[in-house]
Amino acid sequence: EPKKEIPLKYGATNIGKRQDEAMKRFRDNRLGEFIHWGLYAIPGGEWKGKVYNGAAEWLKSWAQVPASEWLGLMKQWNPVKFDARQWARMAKEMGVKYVKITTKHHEGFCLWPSRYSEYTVAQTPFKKDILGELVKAYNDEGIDVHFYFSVMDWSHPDYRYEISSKEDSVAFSRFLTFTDNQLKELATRYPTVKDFWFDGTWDASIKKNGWWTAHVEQMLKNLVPGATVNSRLRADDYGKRHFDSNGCLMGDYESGYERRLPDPLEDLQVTKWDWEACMTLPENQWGYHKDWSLSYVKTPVEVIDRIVHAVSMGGNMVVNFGPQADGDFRSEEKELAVALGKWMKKYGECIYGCGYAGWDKRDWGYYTRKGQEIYMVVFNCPYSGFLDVKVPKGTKIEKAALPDGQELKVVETTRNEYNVAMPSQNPGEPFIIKLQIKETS
Ligand code: JFZ
Repeated sequence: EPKKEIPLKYGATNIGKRQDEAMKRFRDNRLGEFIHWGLYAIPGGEWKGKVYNGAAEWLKSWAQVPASEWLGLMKQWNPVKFDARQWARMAKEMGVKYVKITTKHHEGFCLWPSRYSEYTVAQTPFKKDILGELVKAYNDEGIDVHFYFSVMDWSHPDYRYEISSKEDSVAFSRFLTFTDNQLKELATRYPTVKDFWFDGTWDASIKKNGWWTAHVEQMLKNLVPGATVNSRLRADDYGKRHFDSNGCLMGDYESGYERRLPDPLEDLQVTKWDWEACMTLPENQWGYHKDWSLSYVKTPVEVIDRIVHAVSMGGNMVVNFGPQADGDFRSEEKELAVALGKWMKKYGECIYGCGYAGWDKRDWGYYTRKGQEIYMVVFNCPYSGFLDVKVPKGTKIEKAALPDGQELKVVETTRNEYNVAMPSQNPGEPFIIKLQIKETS
């Protein structure tokens, strides 16, 4: 018996995946770089001699620093080593096709000279429009720019966590107008922006104003043709977030996989919509933290595993970087970027433009697919010397080969099951095997 549709004014705007060029580009890009950069890079997790374990971009909150004192850090914003072209080159070398930049994080400091705030790069010793330089430099490298934007703003006196009085609702409506103005400003100053990734939208005040999240989505799409927005922006008429009261995804892609991924066997529902995950290298540090010994830091192979995992389930992956206050990157991040770039150059064909293959996952790794091309991405080498493959009914494997063309022996072991031989020489790193297939039914 079909469930009754709940009538919604501010629910999902599209049903099913968007199939226009801009969305296809978003999807085909698959690998992105996240940049978290703001005043929090200056203290780097330490306030008045105490180092806090929590996320460095939340230090203001951990150390209970009043906004006026926190924003005083602006006097020290002078990233003399900042070189936008260098950042963009590093990203290009790394193999990312897009970058997501924090235009404004929770602290309220704007990386662009906003007319609507006193707390911007223009009011610092450095003065320069950091965002403008980054947009230009990344675009010059052919890299798409996405804007991260926190609605919650700790610098603004009109922000409210909840609305419990007339005064609150008046202040909060001023705040929403301020936010509209900043977003219009971003969309018109930087018209090549491709995407807005909203954050800081979880408070009761915003859930109560679902209409506003629908309005922002429309406003940005009118200003920037083809623009994409994440589900985290959205709440419906009843304050339901990400998915509306009828279970339909709001925004263009789901953005709830943060430092975690869907289970490859249990969570296949994610292949029905577009989604993008993001990850940190330490356990939970987005902004620069001076002490990375406080948590485990992922190795390049673990990062690659997460990228392939996401793509194998039809998602994108964004790998985070938290540049230093001087405008340079820490050595750990530079090294990761080089390692990732090396791998992407060799094996990136199993990432770009690829998606869910629809084949049963095996223990050696993941499948990705681009048209008729199936990629086996191998992370675990079995002692048997064979990689087991179970094909969907009506599919035959005609050939298996390494990227250099070297063929691997394929044996049909039973109906719809094959063994693909491991390469005679162990590649010593995650590698790919391309399958040529024939589908009869
Ligand atoms: C948010 C921010 O608070 C954080 O500083 C960082 O910018 C990150 C990318 O986004 O943190 C979140 C937001 C959402 C979830 C978890 C952490 N979530 O949906 O699970």
